[in-house]
Amino acid sequence: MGHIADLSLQQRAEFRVRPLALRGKRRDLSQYEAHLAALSVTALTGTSFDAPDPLAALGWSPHFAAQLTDEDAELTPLRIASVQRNKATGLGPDGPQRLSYSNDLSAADVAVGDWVVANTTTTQIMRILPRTSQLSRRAAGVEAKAQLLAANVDTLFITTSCNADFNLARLERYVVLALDAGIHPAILLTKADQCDDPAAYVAQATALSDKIIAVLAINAKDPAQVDQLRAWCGPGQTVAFVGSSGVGKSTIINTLTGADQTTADIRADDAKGRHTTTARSLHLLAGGGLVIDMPGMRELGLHDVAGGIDVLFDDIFKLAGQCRFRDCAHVSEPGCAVKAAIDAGTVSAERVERWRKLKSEDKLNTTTMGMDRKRARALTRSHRAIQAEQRGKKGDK
Ligand SMILES: Nc1nc2c(ncn2[C@@H]2O[C@H](COP(=O)(O)OP(=O)(O)OP(=O)(O)O)[C@@H](O)[C@H]2O)c(=O)[nH]1
Ligand SMILES: [Mg+2]
Ligand SMILES: [Zn+2]
Repeated sequence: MGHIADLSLQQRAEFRVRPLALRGKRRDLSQYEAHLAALSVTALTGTSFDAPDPLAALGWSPHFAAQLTDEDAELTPLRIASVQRNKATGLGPDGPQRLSYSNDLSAADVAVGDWVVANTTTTQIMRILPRTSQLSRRAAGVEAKAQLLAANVDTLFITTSCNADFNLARLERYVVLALDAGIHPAILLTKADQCDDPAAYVAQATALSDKIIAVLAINAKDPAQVDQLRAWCGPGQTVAFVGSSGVGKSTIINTLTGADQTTADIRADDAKGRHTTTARSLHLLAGGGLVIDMPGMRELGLHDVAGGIDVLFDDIFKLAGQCRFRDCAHVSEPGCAVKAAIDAGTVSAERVERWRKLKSEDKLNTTTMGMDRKRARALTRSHRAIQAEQRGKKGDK
Protein backbone atom coordinates (compact mmCIF):
# COMPACT_ATOMS: atom_id res chain seq x y z
CA MET A 1 0.00 0.00 0.00
CA GLY A 2 1.26 3.46 -0.70
CA HIS A 3 0.21 4.47 -4.21
CA ILE A 4 -2.88 6.59 -4.47
CA ALA A 5 -4.12 4.23 -7.17
CA ASP A 6 -4.30 1.58 -4.45
CA LEU A 7 -6.73 3.53 -2.32
CA SER A 8 -10.16 2.00 -2.25
CA LEU A 9 -13.04 3.61 -4.06
CA GLN A 10 -14.54 4.56 -0.76
CA GLN A 11 -11.31 6.31 0.15
CA ARG A 12 -11.11 8.24 -3.12
CA ALA A 13 -14.71 9.31 -3.37
CA GLU A 14 -17.70 9.78 -1.08
CA PHE A 15 -15.82 12.08 1.20
CA ARG A 16 -17.33 14.69 3.32
CA VAL A 17 -14.74 17.41 3.00
CA ARG A 18 -14.00 19.08 6.30
CA PRO A 19 -14.39 22.84 5.99
CA LEU A 20 -11.07 24.53 5.40
CA ALA A 21 -10.00 26.94 8.08
CA LEU A 22 -10.74 30.32 6.58
CA ARG A 23 -8.07 32.82 7.31
CA GLY A 24 -7.91 36.53 7.63
CA LYS A 25 -10.42 39.23 8.27
CA ARG A 26 -13.92 38.09 8.70
CA ARG A 27 -17.02 39.36 10.33
CA ASP A 28 -19.03 36.20 10.61
CA LEU A 29 -17.91 34.36 13.74
CA SER A 30 -20.35 31.52 13.13
CA GLN A 31 -17.99 30.12 10.48
CA TYR A 32 -15.30 29.66 13.09
CA GLU A 33 -17.69 28.22 15.58
CA ALA A 34 -19.00 25.70 13.07
CA HIS A 35 -15.47 24.73 12.15
CA LEU A 36 -14.39 24.32 15.75
CA ALA A 37 -17.50 22.29 16.49
CA ALA A 38 -16.66 20.00 13.56
CA LEU A 39 -13.16 19.58 14.93
CA SER A 40 -14.38 18.63 18.38
CA VAL A 41 -16.50 15.85 16.94
CA THR A 42 -13.38 14.51 15.24
CA ALA A 43 -11.41 14.91 18.44
CA LEU A 44 -13.90 12.82 20.36
CA THR A 45 -14.45 10.09 17.82
CA GLY A 46 -11.00 9.88 16.28
CA THR A 47 -10.83 9.93 12.51
CA SER A 48 -13.86 8.89 10.55
CA PHE A 49 -11.57 6.56 8.60
CA ASP A 50 -11.20 2.86 9.30
CA ALA A 51 -8.79 2.60 12.19
CA PRO A 52 -6.51 -0.09 10.66
CA ASP A 53 -5.78 2.11 7.62
CA PRO A 54 -2.06 2.88 7.82
CA LEU A 55 -2.48 6.29 6.19
CA ALA A 56 -5.29 7.21 8.60
CA ALA A 57 -2.93 6.45 11.47
CA LEU A 58 -0.71 9.22 10.07
CA GLY A 59 -3.61 11.67 9.98
CA TRP A 60 -4.86 11.01 6.44
CA SER A 61 -8.53 11.86 6.15
CA PRO A 62 -11.33 12.36 3.63
CA HIS A 63 -10.23 15.97 3.30
CA PHE A 64 -6.91 14.93 1.73
CA ALA A 65 -8.28 12.05 -0.29
CA ALA A 66 -10.70 14.48 -1.90
CA GLN A 67 -7.77 16.57 -3.19
CA LEU A 68 -6.31 13.73 -5.24
CA THR A 69 -6.66 13.72 -9.00
CA ASP A 70 -5.97 11.09 -11.64
CA GLU A 71 -2.60 12.76 -12.29
CA ASP A 72 -1.54 11.75 -8.78
CA ALA A 73 -2.20 8.06 -9.47
CA GLU A 74 1.49 7.12 -9.71
CA LEU A 75 2.47 9.28 -6.76
CA THR A 76 2.63 8.42 -3.07
CA PRO A 77 1.06 10.45 -0.28
CA LEU A 78 3.48 11.12 2.58
CA ARG A 79 3.24 13.15 5.76
CA ILE A 80 6.10 15.61 6.25
CA ALA A 81 7.97 14.93 9.50
CA SER A 82 10.86 17.37 9.08
CA VAL A 83 11.94 20.07 6.65
CA GLN A 84 15.49 21.10 5.82
CA ARG A 85 16.76 23.51 3.18
CA ASN A 86 17.28 20.90 0.45
CA LYS A 87 15.60 17.82 1.86
CA ALA A 88 12.56 16.81 3.82
CA THR A 89 11.48 13.62 5.52
CA GLY A 90 8.13 12.11 4.63
CA LEU A 91 6.36 9.43 6.66
CA GLY A 92 4.39 6.74 4.91
CA PRO A 93 3.09 3.30 5.83
CA ASP A 94 6.55 1.94 4.91
CA GLY A 95 8.39 4.29 7.25
CA PRO A 96 10.34 7.51 6.71
CA GLN A 97 11.68 8.54 3.29
CA ARG A 98 14.16 11.26 2.37
CA LEU A 99 12.64 13.64 -0.15
CA SER A 100 13.79 16.56 -2.28
CA TYR A 101 11.75 19.41 -3.73
CA SER A 102 10.52 19.58 -7.30
CA ASN A 103 11.50 22.68 -9.28
CA ASP A 104 8.57 24.85 -8.30
CA LEU A 105 8.79 24.10 -4.57
CA SER A 106 11.23 25.09 -1.85
CA ALA A 107 11.64 24.39 1.85
CA ALA A 108 9.74 27.58 2.69
CA ASP A 109 6.60 26.22 1.01
CA VAL A 110 6.50 22.97 2.99
CA ALA A 111 5.50 22.72 6.65
CA VAL A 112 5.97 19.93 9.14
CA GLY A 113 2.60 18.17 9.23
CA ASP A 114 1.92 18.70 5.52
CA TRP A 115 0.53 15.96 3.34
CA VAL A 116 2.38 15.87 0.03
CA VAL A 117 2.34 13.63 -2.99
CA ALA A 118 5.80 12.46 -3.96
CA ASN A 119 7.40 10.56 -6.80
CA THR A 120 9.24 7.91 -4.86
CA THR A 121 11.46 7.01 -7.85
CA THR A 122 12.91 10.51 -8.17
CA THR A 123 12.20 11.14 -4.43
CA GLN A 124 10.71 14.51 -5.36
CA ILE A 125 7.80 16.20 -3.60
CA MET A 126 5.47 17.08 -6.47
CA ARG A 127 2.61 18.83 -4.75
CA ILE A 128 1.42 19.90 -1.29
CA LEU A 129 -2.16 18.92 -0.59
CA PRO A 130 -4.42 21.75 0.62
CA ARG A 131 -4.26 21.99 4.42
CA THR A 132 -7.02 21.65 6.98
CA SER A 133 -5.16 24.20 9.09
CA GLN A 134 -1.87 26.03 9.08
CA LEU A 135 0.09 27.93 11.68
CA SER A 136 2.33 30.75 10.55
CA ARG A 137 3.89 33.77 12.12
CA ARG A 138 5.72 36.85 11.05
CA ALA A 139 9.28 35.51 10.82
CA ALA A 140 11.73 36.68 13.47
CA GLY A 141 13.95 39.39 11.99
CA VAL A 142 13.47 42.64 10.15
CA GLU A 143 12.18 41.33 6.89
CA ALA A 144 8.42 41.27 6.60
CA LYS A 145 8.06 37.60 5.81
CA ALA A 146 5.64 34.94 6.90
CA GLN A 147 7.09 31.72 8.27
CA LEU A 148 5.15 28.50 8.22
CA LEU A 149 5.22 26.73 11.57
CA ALA A 150 3.07 23.63 11.09
CA ALA A 151 0.23 22.29 8.99
CA ASN A 152 -2.83 20.09 9.52
CA VAL A 153 -2.88 20.49 13.28
CA ASP A 154 -6.03 19.64 15.26
CA THR A 155 -5.04 20.84 18.72
CA LEU A 156 -2.43 23.40 19.75
CA PHE A 157 -0.89 22.78 23.16
CA ILE A 158 0.22 26.21 24.26
CA THR A 159 2.91 25.44 26.77
CA THR A 160 4.15 27.67 29.57
CA SER A 161 5.42 26.99 33.05
CA CYS A 162 4.15 27.85 36.52
CA ASN A 163 6.98 30.35 36.91
CA ALA A 164 8.37 33.55 35.39
CA ASP A 165 7.46 32.43 31.87
CA PHE A 166 3.72 32.68 32.63
CA ASN A 167 2.29 35.72 30.86
CA LEU A 168 -1.37 36.29 30.01
CA ALA A 169 -0.73 38.56 27.01
CA ARG A 170 1.63 35.99 25.48
CA LEU A 171 -0.87 33.17 26.06
CA GLU A 172 -3.51 35.27 24.33
CA ARG A 173 -1.28 35.66 21.28
CA TYR A 174 -1.01 31.90 20.89
CA VAL A 175 -4.73 31.45 21.48
CA VAL A 176 -5.44 34.00 18.73
CA LEU A 177 -3.06 32.15 16.39
CA ALA A 178 -4.88 28.86 17.03
CA LEU A 179 -8.40 30.27 16.78
CA ASP A 180 -7.61 32.07 13.55
CA ALA A 181 -6.40 28.80 12.05
CA GLY A 182 -9.46 26.89 13.27
CA ILE A 183 -7.32 24.86 15.68
CA HIS A 184 -8.41 24.05 19.23
CA PRO A 185 -6.26 25.90 21.78
CA ALA A 186 -5.33 24.12 25.01
CA ILE A 187 -2.97 25.46 27.69
CA LEU A 188 -0.37 23.34 29.44
CA LEU A 189 1.24 24.64 32.59
CA THR A 190 4.44 22.71 33.24
CA LYS A 191 6.66 22.45 36.30
CA ALA A 192 3.64 22.16 38.56
CA ASP A 193 5.92 20.03 40.77
CA GLN A 194 8.11 23.08 41.42
CA CYS A 195 5.25 25.44 42.19
CA ASP A 196 3.47 26.04 45.50
CA ASP A 197 0.13 26.94 43.97
CA PRO A 198 -0.39 25.62 40.42
CA ALA A 199 -4.15 26.07 40.83
CA ALA A 200 -3.70 29.84 40.84
CA TYR A 201 -2.07 29.65 37.39
CA VAL A 202 -4.78 27.31 36.15
CA ALA A 203 -7.44 29.76 37.32
CA GLN A 204 -5.81 32.70 35.52
CA ALA A 205 -5.36 30.78 32.27
CA THR A 206 -8.89 29.39 32.41
CA ALA A 207 -10.32 32.88 32.88
CA LEU A 208 -8.74 34.01 29.59
CA SER A 209 -11.43 32.54 27.39
CA ASP A 210 -14.07 29.86 27.16
CA LYS A 211 -12.63 29.02 23.72
CA ILE A 212 -9.70 27.30 25.44
CA ILE A 213 -10.63 23.63 25.47
CA ALA A 214 -8.46 22.62 28.44
CA VAL A 215 -6.03 24.03 30.96
CA LEU A 216 -3.81 21.46 32.65
CA ALA A 217 -1.07 21.85 35.23
CA ILE A 218 1.42 19.01 34.94
CA ASN A 219 4.83 17.74 35.81
CA ALA A 220 6.12 17.07 32.30
CA LYS A 221 8.28 14.22 33.56
CA ASP A 222 5.45 12.29 35.21
CA PRO A 223 3.94 9.78 32.76
CA ALA A 224 0.69 9.49 34.74
CA GLN A 225 0.10 13.25 34.54
CA VAL A 226 1.17 13.56 30.92
CA ASP A 227 -1.22 10.71 30.04
CA GLN A 228 -4.08 13.22 30.39
CA LEU A 229 -2.99 14.69 27.04
CA ARG A 230 -3.78 11.44 25.26
CA ALA A 231 -7.44 12.46 25.20
CA TRP A 232 -6.46 14.82 22.34
CA CYS A 233 -3.97 12.43 20.74
CA GLY A 234 -6.29 9.74 19.39
CA PRO A 235 -5.46 7.85 16.19
CA GLY A 236 -4.83 10.23 13.32
CA GLN A 237 -5.08 13.33 15.53
CA THR A 238 -2.28 15.86 15.32
CA VAL A 239 -1.24 18.07 18.20
CA ALA A 240 1.50 20.71 18.13
CA PHE A 241 3.43 22.19 21.05
CA VAL A 242 4.37 25.87 21.10
CA GLY A 243 5.82 28.11 23.77
CA SER A 244 9.00 29.68 25.05
CA SER A 245 12.28 27.81 25.18
CA GLY A 246 12.75 25.73 28.31
CA VAL A 247 9.10 25.32 29.28
CA GLY A 248 9.21 21.57 28.69
CA LYS A 249 7.73 20.94 25.24
CA SER A 250 10.25 18.24 24.33
CA THR A 251 10.09 16.79 27.84
CA ILE A 252 6.33 16.25 27.47
CA ILE A 253 6.80 14.72 24.02
CA ASN A 254 9.52 12.41 25.36
CA THR A 255 7.20 11.34 28.16
CA LEU A 256 4.43 10.68 25.61
CA THR A 257 6.56 8.81 23.07
CA GLY A 258 9.01 7.20 25.47
CA ALA A 259 11.71 8.49 23.11
CA ASP A 260 14.67 10.58 24.02
CA GLN A 261 14.86 13.90 22.25
CA THR A 262 17.37 16.31 23.70
CA THR A 263 16.15 18.54 26.50
CA ALA A 264 18.17 20.85 28.71
CA ASP A 265 17.98 22.71 31.98
CA ILE A 266 16.88 26.30 32.01
CA ARG A 267 19.05 29.05 33.45
CA ALA A 268 18.36 29.41 37.14
CA ASP A 269 18.51 33.21 37.15
CA ASP A 270 15.71 34.11 34.73
CA ALA A 271 13.85 30.83 34.13
CA LYS A 272 14.72 31.15 30.42
CA GLY A 273 15.52 28.15 28.27
CA ARG A 274 18.41 27.79 25.85
CA HIS A 275 16.75 26.80 22.59
CA THR A 276 17.50 23.13 22.93
CA THR A 277 15.21 22.06 20.09
CA THR A 278 16.42 23.61 16.85
CA ALA A 279 13.98 22.30 14.25
CA ARG A 280 10.31 21.41 13.97
CA SER A 281 9.56 17.70 13.86
CA LEU A 282 6.60 15.33 13.77
CA HIS A 283 6.50 12.17 15.91
CA LEU A 284 4.15 9.19 15.96
CA LEU A 285 2.69 8.03 19.26
CA ALA A 286 2.20 4.35 19.94
CA GLY A 287 -1.52 5.01 20.40
CA GLY A 288 -1.79 6.45 16.89
CA GLY A 289 -1.67 10.19 17.50
CA LEU A 290 0.92 12.56 16.05
CA VAL A 291 2.83 15.26 17.90
CA ILE A 292 4.77 18.19 16.50
CA ASP A 293 7.65 19.59 18.54
CA MET A 294 8.90 23.10 17.84
CA PRO A 295 11.85 25.19 18.92
CA GLY A 296 11.04 27.71 21.62
CA MET A 297 9.83 31.04 20.31
CA ARG A 298 10.92 34.32 21.77
CA GLU A 299 8.76 36.31 19.44
CA LEU A 300 5.38 35.35 18.08
CA GLY A 301 4.75 38.02 15.46
CA LEU A 302 1.11 37.80 14.46
CA HIS A 303 -0.12 38.67 10.99
CA ASP A 304 -3.43 38.29 9.23
CA VAL A 305 -5.23 37.01 12.33
CA ALA A 306 -8.01 39.61 12.62
CA GLY A 307 -10.58 36.82 12.68
CA GLY A 308 -8.81 35.06 15.55
CA ILE A 309 -8.68 38.29 17.56
CA ASP A 310 -12.39 38.82 17.03
CA VAL A 311 -13.15 35.29 18.23
CA LEU A 312 -10.98 35.46 21.36
CA PHE A 313 -12.28 38.92 22.25
CA ASP A 314 -15.81 38.31 21.02
CA ASP A 315 -17.35 40.26 23.90
CA ILE A 316 -15.33 43.38 23.04
CA PHE A 317 -15.93 42.74 19.32
CA LYS A 318 -19.68 42.81 19.96
CA LEU A 319 -19.45 45.94 22.12
CA ALA A 320 -17.37 47.73 19.48
CA GLY A 321 -20.18 47.09 17.03
CA GLN A 322 -22.52 49.09 19.29
CA CYS A 323 -20.38 52.25 19.44
CA ARG A 324 -22.03 55.35 18.01
CA PHE A 325 -19.25 55.90 15.47
CA ARG A 326 -18.18 53.14 13.12
CA ASP A 327 -14.54 54.26 13.34
CA CYS A 328 -14.64 54.66 17.13
CA ALA A 329 -11.16 54.34 18.65
CA HIS A 330 -12.74 53.55 22.05
CA VAL A 331 -10.75 56.24 23.79
CA SER A 332 -12.90 59.28 24.51
CA GLU A 333 -15.59 59.21 21.81
CA PRO A 334 -19.18 59.88 22.87
CA GLY A 335 -21.42 56.85 22.72
CA CYS A 336 -18.52 54.38 23.02
CA ALA A 337 -19.94 51.05 24.19
CA VAL A 338 -16.48 49.66 25.01
CA LYS A 339 -15.68 52.55 27.30
CA ALA A 340 -19.12 52.31 28.89
CA ALA A 341 -18.49 48.62 29.62
CA ILE A 342 -15.13 49.42 31.22
CA ASP A 343 -16.80 52.10 33.36
CA ALA A 344 -19.57 49.68 34.32
CA GLY A 345 -16.96 47.08 35.27
CA THR A 346 -18.21 44.42 32.82
CA VAL A 347 -14.91 44.25 30.89
CA SER A 348 -11.49 44.93 32.30
CA ALA A 349 -9.51 47.89 31.02
CA GLU A 350 -6.39 45.70 30.83
CA ARG A 351 -8.12 43.22 28.58
CA VAL A 352 -9.33 46.01 26.29
CA GLU A 353 -5.77 47.32 26.18
CA ARG A 354 -4.39 43.90 25.20
CA TRP A 355 -7.10 43.66 22.51
CA ARG A 356 -6.17 47.10 21.19
CA LYS A 357 -2.47 46.17 21.03
CA LEU A 358 -3.11 42.92 19.18
CA LYS A 359 -5.42 44.68 16.71
CA SER A 360 -2.88 47.34 15.86
CA GLU A 361 0.01 44.88 15.60
CA ASP A 362 -2.01 42.62 13.35
CA LYS A 363 -3.00 45.56 11.18
CA LEU A 364 0.58 46.80 10.87
CA ASN A 365 2.03 43.37 10.11
CA THR A 366 -0.72 42.44 7.69
CA THR A 367 -0.21 45.71 5.79
CA THR A 368 3.58 45.55 5.95
CA MET A 369 3.70 41.99 4.72
CA GLY A 370 1.46 42.83 1.81
CA MET A 371 3.76 45.63 0.66
CA ASP A 372 6.92 45.71 -1.34
CA ARG A 373 10.11 45.30 0.64
CA LYS A 374 11.37 48.86 0.35
CA ARG A 375 8.25 50.28 1.87
CA ALA A 376 8.21 47.48 4.43
CA ARG A 377 11.72 48.38 5.56
CA ALA A 378 10.69 51.95 6.30
CA LEU A 379 7.77 50.75 8.38
CA THR A 380 9.77 48.19 10.31
CA ARG A 381 12.44 50.59 11.47
CA SER A 382 11.12 50.64 15.01
CA HIS A 383 11.05 46.86 14.88
CA ARG A 384 14.69 46.96 13.80
CA ALA A 385 15.59 48.96 16.90
CA ILE A 386 14.17 46.15 19.00
CA GLN A 387 16.14 43.65 16.96
CA ALA A 388 19.35 45.59 17.57
CA GLU A 389 18.64 45.43 21.27
CA GLN A 390 18.21 41.68 21.09
CA ARG A 391 21.33 41.14 19.01
CA GLY A 392 23.93 39.23 20.93
CA LYS A 393 21.30 37.12 22.56
CA LYS A 394 20.87 33.67 21.17
CA GLY A 395 19.01 33.34 17.87
CA ASP A 396 15.40 32.39 17.46
CA LYS A 397 14.73 29.56 15.05
N1 LIG B 1 10.73 19.54 37.42
C1 LIG B 1 10.30 19.71 36.18
N2 LIG B 1 11.20 19.96 35.20
C2 LIG B 1 10.74 20.13 33.96
C3 LIG B 1 9.35 20.08 33.64
N3 LIG B 1 9.20 20.32 32.32
C4 LIG B 1 10.44 20.50 31.82
N4 LIG B 1 11.37 20.39 32.80
C5 LIG B 1 12.83 20.56 32.63
O1 LIG B 1 13.02 21.81 31.98
C6 LIG B 1 14.12 21.74 31.10
C7 LIG B 1 13.72 22.23 29.72
O2 LIG B 1 12.81 21.31 29.13
P1 LIG B 1 12.73 21.09 27.55
O3 LIG B 1 11.74 19.99 27.35
O4 LIG B 1 14.05 20.95 26.92
O5 LIG B 1 12.09 22.47 27.10
P2 LIG B 1 11.61 22.89 25.62
O6 LIG B 1 10.32 23.62 25.80
O7 LIG B 1 11.58 21.72 24.72
O8 LIG B 1 12.75 23.92 25.20
P3 LIG B 1 13.24 24.31 23.71
O9 LIG B 1 13.51 23.04 22.97
O10 LIG B 1 14.47 25.12 23.93
O11 LIG B 1 12.14 25.11 23.11
C8 LIG B 1 14.59 20.29 31.14
O12 LIG B 1 15.69 20.21 32.02
C9 LIG B 1 13.42 19.54 31.70
O13 LIG B 1 13.81 18.38 32.38
C10 LIG B 1 8.43 19.83 34.71
O14 LIG B 1 7.21 19.78 34.54
N5 LIG B 1 8.96 19.66 35.94
MG1 LIG C 1 12.54 21.35 22.99
ZN1 LIG D 1 -15.99 52.73 21.01
